[in-house]
Amino acid sequence: MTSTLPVVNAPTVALQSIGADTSAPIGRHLLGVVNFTDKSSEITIDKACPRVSVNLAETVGDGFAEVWTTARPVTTGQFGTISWASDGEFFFGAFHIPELPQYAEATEASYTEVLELTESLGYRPFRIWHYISGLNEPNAAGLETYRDFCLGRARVLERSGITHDMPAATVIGAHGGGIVCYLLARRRGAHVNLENPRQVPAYHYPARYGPKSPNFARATHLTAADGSTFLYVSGTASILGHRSMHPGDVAAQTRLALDNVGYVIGPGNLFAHDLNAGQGLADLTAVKVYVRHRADLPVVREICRATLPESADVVYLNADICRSDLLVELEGIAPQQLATSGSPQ
Ligand code: 3EB
Repeated sequence: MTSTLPVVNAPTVALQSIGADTSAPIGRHLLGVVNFTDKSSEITIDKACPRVSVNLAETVGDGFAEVWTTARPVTTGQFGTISWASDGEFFFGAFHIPELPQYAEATEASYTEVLELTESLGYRPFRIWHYISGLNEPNAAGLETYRDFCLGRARVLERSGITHDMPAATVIGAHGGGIVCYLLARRRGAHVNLENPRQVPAYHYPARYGPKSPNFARATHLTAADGSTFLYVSGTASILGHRSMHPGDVAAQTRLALDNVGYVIGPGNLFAHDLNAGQGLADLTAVKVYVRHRADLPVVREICRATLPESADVVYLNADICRSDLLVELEGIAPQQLATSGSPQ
């Protein structure tokens, strides 16, 4: 877990051992650090950048740090519950909602601040992560916590007139600590949010999955100033149409989730979105694989190892997934290195 993406004027990420020195490599600046560890703590913000903790590793030794760096110096700030850093073009922001009996209201408040802050600074979010404890447990009113979260998010988006065209996202269970959310945004973002024609857009899911639909894209395509491109793939599961497939069969679910990822970043789907330079599973890195049952880790690991490139940063985490019948979900980033002779698009 030491490789880094090509050095470009876009945030790049490395998955590092948690004990490792998380200072930026020479020529890079920290934008945000996310520690996947055995507890959630308040987000701290120092001169360098916000530091976020997600309670998702079994022990400190199992943990890792997701370290986001950029090519330019960073300034940091705090707005309401949002801790943020920006290099003038790219933005990292995060908030933490402690454990509560219900989350819709607090989610609505923090999401409102995210939209206000990014909009006032001229940024547009292109990738959002959420880690939520008790994800599949009922809240104090008997509503599943994931659905409770979706309610709060939907209220903000509806009020802001955002019906679709949200970026790639992940919502996954944490082992404790309420809700941790972090996101990347870009100034005057001109990224493209991609759907997967094999899956119903999340904002069109039928009501059986919750009183308010989720709202995210299956992937987001970003072109950096130097012409290099990145595909940020959402948390992707064994879903076709809107249905969970292969109930109880973790191997088949893993294969379908990988297939869905391959399809969404493939040349056909990119062409359908007016983009060229499709990519494939062999281009993925910064892969996080979420496995509901610890006992399923070896079989999931085996299938992923056979499919993903050896050079990729890949981590496996034991975590709850948005629907109780989903056993596995994965996300990743497909960076495209500019040919050295290539000219910016
Ligand atoms: C799915 O495809 C699986 O609510 O933002 C994946 C990624 C999932 C993001 C979200 C939900 C979300 O519906 C669950």
